[in-house]
Amino acid sequence: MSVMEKRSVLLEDKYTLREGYAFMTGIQALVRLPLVQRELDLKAGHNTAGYISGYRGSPLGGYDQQLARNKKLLDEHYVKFQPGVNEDLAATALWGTQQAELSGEGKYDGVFGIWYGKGPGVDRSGDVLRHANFAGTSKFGGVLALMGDDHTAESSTTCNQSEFAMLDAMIPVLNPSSVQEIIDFGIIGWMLSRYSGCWVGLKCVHDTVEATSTINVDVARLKLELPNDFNFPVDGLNIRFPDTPQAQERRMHEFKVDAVRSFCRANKLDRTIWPGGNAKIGIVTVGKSYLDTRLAFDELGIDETGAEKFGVRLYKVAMPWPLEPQGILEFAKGLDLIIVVEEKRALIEPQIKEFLYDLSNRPKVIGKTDETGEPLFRTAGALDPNHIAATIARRILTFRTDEKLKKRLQEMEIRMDSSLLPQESMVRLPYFCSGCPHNTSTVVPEGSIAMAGIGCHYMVQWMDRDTIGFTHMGAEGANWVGQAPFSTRKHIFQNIGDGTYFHSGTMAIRAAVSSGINITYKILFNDAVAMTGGQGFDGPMTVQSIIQQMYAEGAKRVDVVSDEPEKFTQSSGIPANVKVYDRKDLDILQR
Ligand SMILES: Cc1ncc(C[n+]2csc(CCOP(=O)(O)OP(=O)(O)O)c2C)c(N)n1
Ligand code: SF4
Repeated sequence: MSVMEKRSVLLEDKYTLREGYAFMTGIQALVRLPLVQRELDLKAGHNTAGYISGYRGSPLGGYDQQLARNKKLLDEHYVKFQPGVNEDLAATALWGTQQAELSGEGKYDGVFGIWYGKGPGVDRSGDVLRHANFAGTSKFGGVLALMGDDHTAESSTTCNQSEFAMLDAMIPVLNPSSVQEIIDFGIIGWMLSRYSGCWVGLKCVHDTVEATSTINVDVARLKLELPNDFNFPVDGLNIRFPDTPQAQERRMHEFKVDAVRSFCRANKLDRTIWPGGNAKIGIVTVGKSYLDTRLAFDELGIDETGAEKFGVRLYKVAMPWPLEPQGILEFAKGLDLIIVVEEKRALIEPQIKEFLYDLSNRPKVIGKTDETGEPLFRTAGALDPNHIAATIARRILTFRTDEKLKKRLQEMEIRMDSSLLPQESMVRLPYFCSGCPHNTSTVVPEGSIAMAGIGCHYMVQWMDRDTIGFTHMGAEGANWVGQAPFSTRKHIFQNIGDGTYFHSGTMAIRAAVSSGINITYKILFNDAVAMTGGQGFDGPMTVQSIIQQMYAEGAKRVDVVSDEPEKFTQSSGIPANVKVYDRKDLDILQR
């Protein structure tokens, strides 16, 4: 028996240890990341600073809270955290960080940045992501864009897969599958961003950012190198002034994407996990799907030795776009079949097919469809490791005979037979917390209808409250702009959370006023961005300031409803023409 040395363990280890191992969550790894980058830069002789901005939303709902909690550490490492008013403006601020040295007035050698946003935040920031990525990053700066993707909408109003939004803005994407890789890919991402002049997306899903694990925190463990097979244009790839859209496009299409692929190749970011001897079957997978695939192999009782025996090769992609071709071509040698395991829409699979198309002796590639063109790994929802396991086992059994594997597959098929599963006997709908003000404020008089928006009050749609439909965050009421001219209904109520109002909702109210529709906004002031964890607003906002803003926007009438009407007096700044009602009189007011 070996005697292990005991060492003292501190809660701060996850941020302060620079060698050995520490226990942390994925979100904590994202807090640690800029601290490490600053130290690496200092060691390399660069006096850099960091900047983090974005907007909360699951699976990155708690990132801002963790950053705020560690302000002192961030300050000590010259990392500024500035919560964004919304994702799009935050991304623009990140663009600004890359411009800081352009006019010779920069305080630092460069600013490395992190932008964060939930899938819908990525979507609404498309314009700036494209502008900023084409403009480029600075030589000692670089930007990581954390894409918080909720594949199954477990805590979202749409199922998200942000890779395609990134691809559209030509932002390369790294897809970590563990807490360790969140840190590693973050450091790699900044180096790639500086080298290629591109922003770099870092995919964040529940399974990685909400995971907890012990990771190697040795700052020097990554041995990264710059490619020697890429010819830079004479003027480089980084941000500059002046610049033109045409020059940016040429730089992107003719150099930056190739630079990204060269970097990926030089640092072997995509790698063969199991060489599989004389393999006939190759599995290519990425990110969370890699975890599902490993689980599938566990279910089948296949480890590296088993893979060798069955002739199975396994390849883990780090950067699904732009996919690095040479690694794939090498991997594909000698294979009869490649199975691409990727959750949601196919991104890697079509790129592989394109790389292999010109080969005379190419393997068959399956993934979203099977060998006969029938659906295989569905694009909707999530992948089921049992299904992955069964898919792999069936293919292995077409090449080899193995009674044990055959039996495992049969057992698995029985387990997967949904007709044998117990039927759901009860559905439990989420509801407001007891005492929640939304419980009463979302009620409308009989005969009236309301529309919901983003926030806890969204749940009202599942209750008996005549609330029909919702919008994405910040467009509350804009549906009615389009509906009203074509509806016999004369008026609706529109709920909007105060967090949403601050984020972007005022623009929707402006649209409602300018279109002349008849609508009553209920601005649900609970003094918090509740659904994402009860964060405060990202700037000053009071009931009084909202009243002023609403009149300035052209609202015809503003009333205040409160449990504590006595708090809203003229001496507290409520204008004389604004009536203040007790919450119990809401129904009378609404009629
Ligand atoms: C563009 C976008 N960014 C972030 C989110 C994540 N999100 C969901 S609910 C919510 C909080 C909304 O707060 P508020 O409007 O105050 O409503 P409350 O939860 O307090 O009812 C946020 C930020 C989102 N859905 N869409
Ligand atoms: S978190 Fe706050 S706003 Fe959301 S349901 Fe609970 S009390 Fe209501």
